[in-house]
This record gives sequence, C-alpha cells and structure tokens, in this order.
Amino acid sequence: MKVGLVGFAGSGKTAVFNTLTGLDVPVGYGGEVRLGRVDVPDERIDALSGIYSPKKTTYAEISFCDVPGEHGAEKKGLSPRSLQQIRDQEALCLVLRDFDNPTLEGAPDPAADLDAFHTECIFADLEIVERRLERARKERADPMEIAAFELMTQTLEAERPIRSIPAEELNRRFLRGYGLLTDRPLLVALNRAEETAAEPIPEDITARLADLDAAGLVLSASVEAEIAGLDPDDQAAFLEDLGLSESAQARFIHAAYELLDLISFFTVGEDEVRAWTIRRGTVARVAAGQIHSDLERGFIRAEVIPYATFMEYGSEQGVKDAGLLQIEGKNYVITDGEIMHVRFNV
Ligand SMILES: Nc1nc2c(ncn2[C@@H]2O[C@H](COP(=O)(O)OP(=O)(O)O)[C@@H](O)[C@H]2O)c(=O)[nH]1
Ligand SMILES: [Mg+2]
Repeated sequence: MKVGLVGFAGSGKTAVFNTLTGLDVPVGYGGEVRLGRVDVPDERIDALSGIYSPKKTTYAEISFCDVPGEHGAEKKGLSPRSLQQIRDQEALCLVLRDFDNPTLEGAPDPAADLDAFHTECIFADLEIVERRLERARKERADPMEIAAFELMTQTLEAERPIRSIPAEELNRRFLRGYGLLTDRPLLVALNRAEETAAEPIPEDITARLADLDAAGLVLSASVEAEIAGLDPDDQAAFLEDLGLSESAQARFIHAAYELLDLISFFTVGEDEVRAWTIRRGTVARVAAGQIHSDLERGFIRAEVIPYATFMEYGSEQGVKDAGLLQIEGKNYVITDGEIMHVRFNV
C-alpha cells in the first residue's frame, strides 16, 4: 500500500515520516520528495515462519511518500509538483499542525487547515472532472461515463469528496488514470505537542471527519520519532510516560487497515512465508493476481486453510488428513488470515 503524506508546510510531515519509517530525515522547511517503507508486524507470519523456517519471510508493507508542501507566503498545501506526486498514492495521510511552531505565524488551527486542504482538493479535482465532462460531451462518449462525470461535478460543487459517492452509484472504472484526490481514502493525523499527545480528537474535528468520510489519528511526531529510535524495551516506558500504549507506527497501521478495509492472506512454503494485503471482499482469483498475473490468468482453484485451522493441526498434511483442506473456486471470497495455494495453468 502506498500512502502519501500531505499537508501545509511546517505541519510536521517530515517528522511524521520519520516516526512511521524509523528514518532520520532532517526536519524544517523545504526538502525533497522522500520514500520510506515499513513492514506490517504480524504475529501470524512470525508463527508460520517458525514452522516452515523458510529462506525468506516477507511481511506486508506500507510505503510512505513525504511530499513537501508549498513554502511561499500564500498558504497552500498542493503545488503542481506535489499534486503530481500524490496522484499515484493509494491513500492520503493529511498531517495537521496542532502544536506551536515558532517559525510559523499564528496559533495552530487544525480545523481550519482541514477545511482549507479539503477545499484545495475539491478545486483540483473539479478542474479535471469539468474538463473531462466537457470533452466527453463533445465527443459523445459513453453516456455512462458522462453520467459519472456529471455526478462527480455535482458532488464536488456541493463541496463533497468523491469518495463519499457509494460504489453502486459511481462506476469507478471511468475514474482510472485521473488520480482524483478526493476519491482517495483519507487518514487525518493530528500532530500534537508532547503535552497533549494522548488527548482525544476534539469533537468539532471528529464531526468534520465523519462528514468527509475520513479517519483520524492523534500523534506527536517529533517526540514519537525519537521514541521510535530507541530499544524496544525503552520504547514502552517512554510511550507510557506520554500516556500511550502503542507506538505511532502501530496506531497508524491499525488506522490505515481499518480505513482501507484491508486484510491479509498468506502463502507458505520452504522458500518463503509471506503476507499479502487485499481489500476485504476480494475473490480468490483476483487475490491470486497479487502474487503473479499468471496465477490470475491461469487460475484453476485455490487450496485454502484458515490460519486457526492450520495452527490447530500444525501442518498442511495434518489439515489434509483431517479432511479440512478447502478447495475453492475463482469467486471464493478470501477472509483475513487464510493460507492459500493457487493451482494454475498458463
Ligand atoms: N512540538 C512539536 N514540533 C513538531 C512536531 N512535528 C514537527 N515539529 C517541528 O515542526 C517543524 C516542521 O516540521 P517538518 O516535519 O519539517 O514539517 P513539514 O514542513 O510538514 O515537513 C520542525 O521544526 C519540527 O521539529 C510535533 O509533533 N510537535
Ligand atoms: Mg518536510
């Protein structure tokens, strides 16, 4: 999964990036686009890896892109360059400043920044959607496509994000390639001063997030980045001092999985034990395509074992002997934690 960190200059995007990736990129204004990644910790992968002792163990992964904001007098979060960068991210994490930054004027106002950023995204999308609608009408394109772009135009004009349009009402096939920002799942990170790191999100912002179909998360990037660099044993003690039970990285991963409705399935063997990330509701054949396009193209069947069943019998053979190996077809919906072997022929 690719997550783009976005927001106004000085909101702490680079500090958040450091907290999440464990990297140590210099904070302060400016900077390059940076990429970093984290393994998604999963005890089930640890256990499976313990059983197979594979040559390689691969966790699911989240990659982060730190997109610099504008640093001019005009307060904008999206330069043409950063727009380009964030259009190909699968989800956006908006970092909102909720701490005093001595290099910036004015007290923090995360609610206002949230609205300002949302408005920028609405305008950026509206420009693209209106242009396409005009062309589509001129070219007498597929009426379904015209209807989709009309619906999006109306939605954006009402200052609603495209992601608020239910799947049944909008055929998102027509949206591919446009990189519309308000169709991206949005996770909002309220970046706090150390003293307020454990306080909940204020009600006005919670309400606004619900309104925008976005999820929220509180963190205190500069201090949590320091904690992320410590020994695991020390980390727990420092987090507790802040009133937190889990690291920012763990909280972020949970929030992102929930927001995007992601689950994992596993492949196992002597070569590799590996976790794969899919959306809930993904069918076996499409899931197989994550592993390799040949597996999707030549899909015959999936042999599936729920994680708990596997652990109960301790091996694939044990599960087979008990008659519990599931043989599933291409439309079988994968559930979280299933171990899958794909039989295919190309
Ligand atoms: N007190 C406090 N300062 C922070 C926090 N996050 C970032 N900063 C500081 O704010 C300034 C800008 O941070 P930076 O990550 O470079 O912001 P960016 O422009 O959004 O990438 C730096 O001086 C950081 O040390 C935070 O959570 N709390
Ligand atoms: Mg930065």
